[in-house]
Amino acid sequence: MDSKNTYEKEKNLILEILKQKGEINSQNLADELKIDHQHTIGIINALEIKEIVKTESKEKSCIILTDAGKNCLNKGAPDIQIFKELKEKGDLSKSELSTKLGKNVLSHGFNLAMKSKSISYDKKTDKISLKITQLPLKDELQETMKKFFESPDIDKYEPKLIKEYSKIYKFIKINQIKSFIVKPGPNFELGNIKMKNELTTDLLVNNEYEKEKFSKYNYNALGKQVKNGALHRLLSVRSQIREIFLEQGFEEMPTNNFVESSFWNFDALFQPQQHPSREAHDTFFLSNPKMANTEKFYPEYFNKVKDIHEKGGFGSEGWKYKWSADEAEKNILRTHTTAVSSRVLYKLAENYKKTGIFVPKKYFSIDRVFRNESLDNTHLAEFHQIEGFIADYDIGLSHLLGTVEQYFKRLGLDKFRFKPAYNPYTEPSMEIFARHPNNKKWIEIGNSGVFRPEMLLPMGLPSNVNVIAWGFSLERPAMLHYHLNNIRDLFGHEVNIKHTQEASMYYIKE
Ligand code: FB9
Repeated sequence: MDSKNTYEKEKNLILEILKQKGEINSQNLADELKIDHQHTIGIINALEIKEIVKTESKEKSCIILTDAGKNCLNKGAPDIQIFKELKEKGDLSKSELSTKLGKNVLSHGFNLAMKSKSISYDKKTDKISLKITQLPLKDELQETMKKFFESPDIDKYEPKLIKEYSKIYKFIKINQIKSFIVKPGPNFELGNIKMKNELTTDLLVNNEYEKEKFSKYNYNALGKQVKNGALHRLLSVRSQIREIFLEQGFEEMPTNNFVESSFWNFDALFQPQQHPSREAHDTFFLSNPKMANTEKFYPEYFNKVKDIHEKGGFGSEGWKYKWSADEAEKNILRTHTTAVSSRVLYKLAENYKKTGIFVPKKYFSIDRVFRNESLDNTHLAEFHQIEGFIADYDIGLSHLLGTVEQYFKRLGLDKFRFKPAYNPYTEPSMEIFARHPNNKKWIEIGNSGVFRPEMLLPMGLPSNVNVIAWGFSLERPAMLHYHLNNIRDLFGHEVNIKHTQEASMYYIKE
């Protein structure tokens, strides 16, 4: 019998019982019909909309048995279970009894039995021996559990008893059970008739509708859940992380160019051309268009970078190697958004050269970067880098430490450690570690440093302007927040859209 008919059958059964009893409680009804209470309430709601029945909600506290309670109900009080074992088998060790009765029953029973001085325990031999000859005739606890089980309505028992069995024995817990008193409604006589719930044109023809019974509008009915778009989980974290930067006065850098010249991605950052990360095993080089025209657009600056690499300057001895303009013009997929920072810092310097005024600035970027890395659960060939930098007079490491802490505090992190590290474009450099709020474990949350003068001075920035910067990834906080340990669950063709739709928003600490 398909569900529709079962549904109709259950409806008629309920109306039948209501006709006999005049009023019923939805919980008893469910017990009587041996159907789920929630399902019963669903049927009653449908009958109530048609005013065939009417209901009153009733809250009552009900006794629910805990696992220990169920054990006592089925096997008897824990101490009596011990007595029976000892009676039958003589002295037994704690571990023997624990294996036989289960460690909870043993520990609970042992305390009860010791309290009632019914057993003795020899620590040396771990032996438990029965001190009573006559087992209790009545198992108080089990009897009471039987009562609780048969009639779980709390009002039937002394509050002291309820307190004892819930707080001391932890055999029961109290649940608020919501149920409904169901009574006949204005249309009860009509029984389970089919009611029209919309006025159609045919019903209007020769006033057919006058003979029809219409169900009342249910203004409380929830509308159909409209499946509206859901923010990709990665983007929901991005928008929240962006929020922190904006609230801390940072401006967003334009990152709309995945393709970058090696010049801005490496050379402008004073990263030597023979640095391993500039090889194809780390960086994606473009075959078409293979080369950029950076020198054509920035001839003067292009050669200043050449000089700082080849022979240094501004007190630096440089990298002392033959710098190749071709190498610098090779187009790549940017390996970090620090390539964008170099362009923005160069523009700041140009502006300073034009106006003679340097205005301290705070910038951030969040966008894709590409690294030809070996793929694993947490690494794809691309990820979203988040970078922030502050360019200001006479700032340094201490400002960087403070800024990074203030930033990550807003991500819910509270304790930080900084480990000296190395980047070709920052000195000093530090890896940033933080204690994860939930599991208290220390995790690496990013990298940071003070941009080298060999990067800033060739741009033409004032010599007393320093730039502190830090970076981390978007995928990491997102994977932490959504408890994902495979980056492919977050990003790419294997993402489960449903998860995205159900995903909760990433909350930033106020
Ligand atoms: O994101 C990273 N970890 C991280 C960040 C946040 C987080 O959640 C917070 C609780 C809410 C959890 C973890 N890392 C950086 C650390 C590691 O995961 C690391 O193994 C992987 N790193 C990526 C690079 O992998 C090759 C993360 C990525 C990274 C590393 C460095 C930078 C940016 C991204 C940088 C930089 C930089 C340095 C100096 C100046 C300017 C930029």
